[in-house]
Amino acid sequence: NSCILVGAPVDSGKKRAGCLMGPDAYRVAGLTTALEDLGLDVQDWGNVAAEPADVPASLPQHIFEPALTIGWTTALIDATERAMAEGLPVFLGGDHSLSLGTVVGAANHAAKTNRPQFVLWLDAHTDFHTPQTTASGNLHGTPLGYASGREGFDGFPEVRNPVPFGNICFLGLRSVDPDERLFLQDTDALCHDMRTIDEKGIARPLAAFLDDVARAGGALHVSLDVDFLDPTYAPAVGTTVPGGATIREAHLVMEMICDSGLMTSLDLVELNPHLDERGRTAQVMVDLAASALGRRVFDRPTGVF
Ligand code: DIR
Ligand code: MN
Ligand code: MN
Ligand code: MN
Repeated sequence: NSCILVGAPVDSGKKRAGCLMGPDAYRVAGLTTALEDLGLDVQDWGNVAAEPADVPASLPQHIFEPALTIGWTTALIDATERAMAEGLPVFLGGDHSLSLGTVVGAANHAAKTNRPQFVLWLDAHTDFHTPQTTASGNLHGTPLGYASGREGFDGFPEVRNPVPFGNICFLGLRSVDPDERLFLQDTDALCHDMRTIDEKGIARPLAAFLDDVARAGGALHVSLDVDFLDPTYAPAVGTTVPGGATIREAHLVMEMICDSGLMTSLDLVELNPHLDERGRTAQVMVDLAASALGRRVFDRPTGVF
C-alpha cells in the first residue's frame, strides 16, 4: 500500500503569510526518506494548484480571501478522492483551511466504500466556526464547521457526506471561541481539552475513541495542527498557545494511531517555515508523521491498555 504525499501550499486561510512554504519545508526535512526507511512505498504527487473562484455576495464581507480558499477547497476535494483511491494520502500544508477540502474529500471516499468517516482533530483550537460566527474572518478556523455540514458556506462546494458530530474527537484544546463552545457543548463531539489530558493522560481518551472507530468499521482522518504541540517544541506557527502537548504525548498519540491500523488519511497543517528555527518545527512534524506510519523504538506486545 502506498503513502502519497500531496502538497497543499494553502496560505489564504489567515492573514499572516508563510504556510505556502510548508510542503517544501517537509520535503527538505526528509519526509520521503523517513517514510521509505519504514519500508513504505512513497509517491510524491507534488503540489496541488488552485484557481480563485467566484464569491457570492451572500458570504459575509469580513471573510479573508474567500475566492482563493473556495478554489483550494474544490481542488483539494478532487485531489483527496483521487489520492485515497491509490493509497494513504499525507497532506503537506498549508494552513488549516486546506482541511475544508481534505476532510470532505475523505468523507466522500468513505461513503463510496460504505464506511463511516471519523476525524481526530489534534489542535489547540476546535476550528468549528461558520462564515457567520468567525470573528477573525480567517477560514482556517472553519474546516470542521464546513465538513460537519453547518450552514452558511455560500459559494463552497456542497458537502454531500457531512461528518456526524459524534464521529469527531478533539485532543489538546485550549483556545475555543465562545460561539464554538456554545455550539459544541450541545453536540456529542468528543472535546478533550488540556485539563482532561493533565488529569487522565492522553492515552485513555484516545484509546476510547479508537475503539469507537474500530467498532464502527470507520475510516479515520487525522488532522495534526502544529499548535497541538506546546510552542516550546513547535514554535513555527502563527497562533501559538501555551500549555500544549509535549513531544512524548504527541508521539504516543501517533504510535497508538499506527497500532490501531485505522488511519486512512493525514493532514500536517499550519507549519509556517518563516517563523521556524532552522527547520526545527518541520523536523518535529516529520518525526510525528513517521511515528503515525510505523516508526518504533522497539516493537511491543499488543493490548497495553
Ligand atoms: C481562531 C483561530 N479560533 C479563529 N483558529 C486557529 O480565528 O477562528 N485554528 N488558529 O487552528
Ligand atoms: Mn483506499
Ligand atoms: Mn487548526
Ligand atoms: Mn490551531
